[in-house]
Amino acid sequence: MGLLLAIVVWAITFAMAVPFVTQTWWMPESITALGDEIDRAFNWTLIGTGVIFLLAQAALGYTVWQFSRPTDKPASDSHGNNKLEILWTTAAAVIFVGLTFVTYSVWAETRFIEQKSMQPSADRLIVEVTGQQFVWNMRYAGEDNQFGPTDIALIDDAAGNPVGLDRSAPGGADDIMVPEMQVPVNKEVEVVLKSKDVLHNFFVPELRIKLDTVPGLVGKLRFTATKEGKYEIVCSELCGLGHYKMRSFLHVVSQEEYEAWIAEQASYLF
Ligand SMILES: [Cu+2]
Repeated sequence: MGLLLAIVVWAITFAMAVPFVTQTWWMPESITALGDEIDRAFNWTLIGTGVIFLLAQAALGYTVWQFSRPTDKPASDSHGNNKLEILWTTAAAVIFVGLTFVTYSVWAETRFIEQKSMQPSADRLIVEVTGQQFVWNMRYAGEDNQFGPTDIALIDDAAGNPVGLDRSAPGGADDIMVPEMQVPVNKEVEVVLKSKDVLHNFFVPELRIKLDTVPGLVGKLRFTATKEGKYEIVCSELCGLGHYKMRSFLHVVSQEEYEAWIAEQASYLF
């Protein structure tokens, strides 16, 4: 009976390990240099924890098998073993702190974005993304490279003004509102994240970064996509009944295609 139970434990462990080792149902391809680094950090963590998991499950099966036999020996209490306690506590601490050092720079690069001016520049494109139940609103600064001011009194979804942009104010006339994001390949993009109502979460799996959009706060993410293509933007924070359909797309295109697209969007304004 003990051996049978051990075989079940090992079989479940093996079945669980197979998709990870063969990488079926795996993440989509990363499209940024930072994403590759995150994948490396992820893989190191997975290998470390995976090996410990397999050893622990092997030991569990062995223990179930060996110690389930009837025996004449009386049961005895264990009062622990200080040497072993110190050994595995230290080992766990070394592994966790070690992983922190290995992955710290990646974490810092995604999270510690210095608060530069909110206006776009020649080497950096800024796209403002405002989440609302259940759509993403993308805003580009337009030809003047200046985001116009917004006012909640001007919010009018039916009139195509979901963020309350003041078209008559300086910088506001040429701002472009679109439902999908288009960016040039190999260009640094800063995503400025806002929310109109509840928590949402901006997530593009291929970028390997995500951030909550929080009402009243401004979040920032930065990425430089190196592969052209169409990628899904999903909301990964349960935000209401329509959460499942809150999606958009990120189009990574050549600089020429981007310029043609932005010019076309601007042509609809006047
Ligand atoms: Cu949402």
